[in-house]
Amino acid sequence: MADLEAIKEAVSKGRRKDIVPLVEAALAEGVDPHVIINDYMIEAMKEVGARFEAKKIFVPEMMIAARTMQEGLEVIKPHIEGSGSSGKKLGTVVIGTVFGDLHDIGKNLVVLMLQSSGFEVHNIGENVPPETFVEKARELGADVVGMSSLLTTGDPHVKATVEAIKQSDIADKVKVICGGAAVTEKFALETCGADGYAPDAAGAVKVTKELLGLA
Ligand code: B1M
Repeated sequence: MADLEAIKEAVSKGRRKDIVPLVEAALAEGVDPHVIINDYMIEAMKEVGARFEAKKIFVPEMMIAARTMQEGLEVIKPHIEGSGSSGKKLGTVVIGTVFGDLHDIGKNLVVLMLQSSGFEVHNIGENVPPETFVEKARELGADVVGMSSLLTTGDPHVKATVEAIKQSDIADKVKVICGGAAVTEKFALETCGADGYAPDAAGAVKVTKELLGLA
């Protein structure tokens, strides 16, 4: 039987050599890839965050856990890609992590879920300044701009990015959505003036569809 607890432990303890065979075995047994990600890998990262906060581990351990999760996700990716898409492009999304923030795992999951749902997604990376969000959205003809923020110190950058888009020439062409552990719905919608907020990757697909009148 698939050892899902071992997947969680491999991520939280950063056991990189274990993760690929464990995930492969779970997938071969037909375990839903979303369950592996949401119920085991993300839970493992929450534990890592708590241990970091309690000063039981430090940045290097956090990095190794992140690398382990990324390696596991690479195995899962082909099982999610294209799974829910009809083949028709639903819209174009430009997405990045806000200025000053290098966290990319959650954003990359949002990218994967949007792509697998039929959106064309341009991942513009991490540490992205507000003006780059605007430039890329204009250049790529975005219908939606998404931003991810994991650090509370990133709040002013989220606000500045939403404002930069809303004050630009593309304001009436794009919808703006925010997410990431540092962002609350109230902050995104009321403080920053974003059009949408999502607490997780599945929610990001839902809100993107709603904003484009597809749901
Ligand atoms: Co950092 N880190 N980190 N970190 N890190 C957090 C975020 C932290 C909460 C840990 C803690 O103290 N408990 C804390 C922030 C505290 C705060 O601001 N209040 C923190 C800190 C302090 C830091 C540093 C400052 C540490 C230091 O250097 N002293 C530093 C900052 C570097 C920088 O960015 N400038 C730092 C560095 C790092 C690593 C590089 C070591 C590594 C990141 C590696 C990487 O991303 N490639 C790392 C990690 C791994 C974490 C934790 C442990 C895990 C993050 C993660 O990947 N989670 C994290 C603790 C935690 O989050 N509990 C922590 C899994 C991921 C799937 O979840 O990203 O939340 P998440 O994404 C979710 C949702 O939020 C949502 O969907 C995703 C899937 O469900 N979502 C969206 C995300 N983006 C969205 C966008 C949307 C919609 C939904 O719409 C567009």
